[in-house]
Amino acid sequence: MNPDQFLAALTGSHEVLLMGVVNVTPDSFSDGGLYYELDTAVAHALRLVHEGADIVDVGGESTRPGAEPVGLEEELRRVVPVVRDLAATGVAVSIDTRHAAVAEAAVAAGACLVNDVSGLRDPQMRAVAVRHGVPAVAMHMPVDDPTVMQQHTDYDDVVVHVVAFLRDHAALALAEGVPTVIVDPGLGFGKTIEQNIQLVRRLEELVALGHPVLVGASRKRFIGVLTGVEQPEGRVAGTLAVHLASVQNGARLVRAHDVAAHRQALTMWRHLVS
Ligand code: HH2
Repeated sequence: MNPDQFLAALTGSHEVLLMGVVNVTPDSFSDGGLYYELDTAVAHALRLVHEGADIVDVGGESTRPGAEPVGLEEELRRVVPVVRDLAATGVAVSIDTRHAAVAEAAVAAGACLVNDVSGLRDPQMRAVAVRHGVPAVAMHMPVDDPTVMQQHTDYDDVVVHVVAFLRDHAALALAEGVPTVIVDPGLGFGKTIEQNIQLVRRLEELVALGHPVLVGASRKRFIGVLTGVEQPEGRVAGTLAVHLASVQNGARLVRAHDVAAHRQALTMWRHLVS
């Protein structure tokens, strides 16, 4: 899809959209180092599009629990050339960052969606989306610091907490002029295994807010723990189960490393439910 087609599908249809993951990092939990160079990152992204991704999500900072933050300059150096080269081919690109300066540069380079795992907390981040008129993802994490987020899993009711957080952050962003806000429960971000399961089981409570919902369970640790699969790349089937349950419960977008498998599953899903 090109950016216009992506935005039209997001706002004007009920289609489930598939976001392919492109980590331009040396240390991402499942594919760190594989697509760290410009050429390999672009080639990988184009392969994901060929396999059926509707949009590719380019990130330059790992947010796995305990990951070291990278400096702004380094994050810019990693992602901007990749975004520019991909956007030049006409592909819809999203920028996965917690930093407004990176979002700004990436959107200027052609990204059509801002994916902020810190939930659009930063007014500067919201301002980037407003200035450029692009939609944004607000993802829940309990604190804006991946190094300590797993120490903040003490919710009375995780679903009630996440829904209230995303309701408030989406409302603020929309009031300031962000055109569309996609909300994401942030599986694995400051959540226990049981809390991740509850968020998927009760996803309808988040869907009821009326914003498009994105779910990103791809290869995550809770799947590995529950299935006993140590290697992240061996967790494709478990990921598909979580994502299809999410789609059944109303998710409009899924974020995945294994795009071909997801395209096949979503195609069958559409035949079964339409
Ligand atoms: N998960 C990751 C990164 N970005 N964005 C959204 N909206 N939702 C998610 O669940 C999400 C996300 C973590 O996965 P990955 O990018 O594969 O790993 P790393 O952060 O180690 O690069």
